[in-house]
Amino acid sequence: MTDARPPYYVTTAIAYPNGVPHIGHVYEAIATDAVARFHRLDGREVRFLTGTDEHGLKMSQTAAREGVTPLEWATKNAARFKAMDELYGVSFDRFIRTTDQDHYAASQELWRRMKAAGDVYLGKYEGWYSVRDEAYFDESETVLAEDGSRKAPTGAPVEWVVEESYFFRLSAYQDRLLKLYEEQPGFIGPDARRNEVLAFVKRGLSDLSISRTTFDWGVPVPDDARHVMYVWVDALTNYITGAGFPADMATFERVWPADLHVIGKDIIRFHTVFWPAFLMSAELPLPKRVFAHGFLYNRGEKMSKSVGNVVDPFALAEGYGVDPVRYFLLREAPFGQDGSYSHEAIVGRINADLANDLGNLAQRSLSMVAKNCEGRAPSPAAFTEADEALLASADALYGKVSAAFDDLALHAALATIWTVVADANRYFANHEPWALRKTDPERMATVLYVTLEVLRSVSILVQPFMPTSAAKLLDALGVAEEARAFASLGGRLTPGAPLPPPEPVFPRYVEPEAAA
Ligand code: ME8
Repeated sequence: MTDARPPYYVTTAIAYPNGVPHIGHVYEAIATDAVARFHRLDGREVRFLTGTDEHGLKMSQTAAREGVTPLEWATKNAARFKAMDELYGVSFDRFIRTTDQDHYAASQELWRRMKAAGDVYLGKYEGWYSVRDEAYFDESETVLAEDGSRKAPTGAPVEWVVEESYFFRLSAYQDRLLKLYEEQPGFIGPDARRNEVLAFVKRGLSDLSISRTTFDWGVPVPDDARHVMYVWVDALTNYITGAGFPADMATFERVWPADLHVIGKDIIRFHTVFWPAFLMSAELPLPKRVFAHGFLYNRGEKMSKSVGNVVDPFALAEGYGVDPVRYFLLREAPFGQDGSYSHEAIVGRINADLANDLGNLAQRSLSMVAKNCEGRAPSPAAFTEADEALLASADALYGKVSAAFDDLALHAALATIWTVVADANRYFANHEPWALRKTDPERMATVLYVTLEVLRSVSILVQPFMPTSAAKLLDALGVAEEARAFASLGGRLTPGAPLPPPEPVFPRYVEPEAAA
């Protein structure tokens, strides 16, 4: 089926590679990946952009401390971010680095357009600057510490800086931004964030300093090489570079505007105030939606030694497995709110939701089929009311999961799927197919068929979250590769189809001490 719709274009924030990735980075990457996979399975062409944000003072300072060039430092760490994405099955189409050549061209073209619009002028900047946040703060936002030093709202030290700087006339965009938030209420999500931004913009906007002369690790300002662009100007531009701007305008016009920018709550202002203002100035279309997820916090519970430093995404995958981590992170906290993680919480989810609820159901039903139905999908007799009810609840899942994805309620999508897993477990326990084996083999076959059919729907819908495990389940159910998209949800398992011998997909987590 051809889809005339333009591609669904989704992005993550691009991470600072001044260190190695942490749990927040993997959280954002897999959440965005789930969205990308959902739309692909839904028959949509998808473009998924992620990458690294490599310029700025902080990067050059860290590189100097490490005794390497900023590019060497960025290259080394960017490779870790990319490796993390690959390990976690993050299905990006492009991993953009802001040091990529086409990105320089895009940033400079955006600048030229903003300048041509009369929105860029040369002035002097004086203010409280935080190197750590790469941001200036209003005096009213800073706090005077007891020792007389001044701190940014983030707690980072700030210093008074005076420099010649280009400015962007952000003050001129207040009304247009307010109009945008009103006319496009979905532009900022979740709603609580929208209200925050609205209040901020209503208080009035100052012009924004958008160039630096005190260091040179950045994109040169067109026609004035003494200046490099303020890192956020070039960082935000990555989203249009990745869509082909300006080198391939045919692609750009097809792909842009982005359907969704997924970011963390700390960078909402950059994405919902500065970014749309830059685009308005350059006369480019605005993204459809910016959604801010919450932060993940370690609640301080003791972590398993074998897992080591569990904030390290590589150690997490090693300790618990990629798909269980993906499941845990997307199931545990409502997407858009803060969440916490701990060894106990992860193990709880693995053993309850994955091993017990879904894993056992699959393993028990498939083993019975292997033993009693000659390793073929059973042939059902007439369905009872109970069979029909369970099949109907599985059939209703797609609509509910789809609605949850529309709201980016990823946790709710999983919760909904698991209500059907629970229904299926109850059904399996109540109908006791193992007891029917002798008394009523035909009925046994029907109960097993219904169970497998529900597992088929569940496995198809779980693919965006746990692609590898879902694929194993679908292999075990004998579902062909080409019958795994959402369009196939309307079908049914083919009776008599040969099934491979079942392999457990979701092992229980056993503490290494206990296993030894
Ligand atoms: O902000 N929990 O880069 P970054 C959840 N380069 N998310 C977290 C988190 C946590 N504990 N810590 C960080 C930047 N994040 C800029 C972005 S976009 C044009 C430029 C999220 O490496 C954070 O909110 O500090 C952001 O969305 C992403 O990780 C990268 O953060």
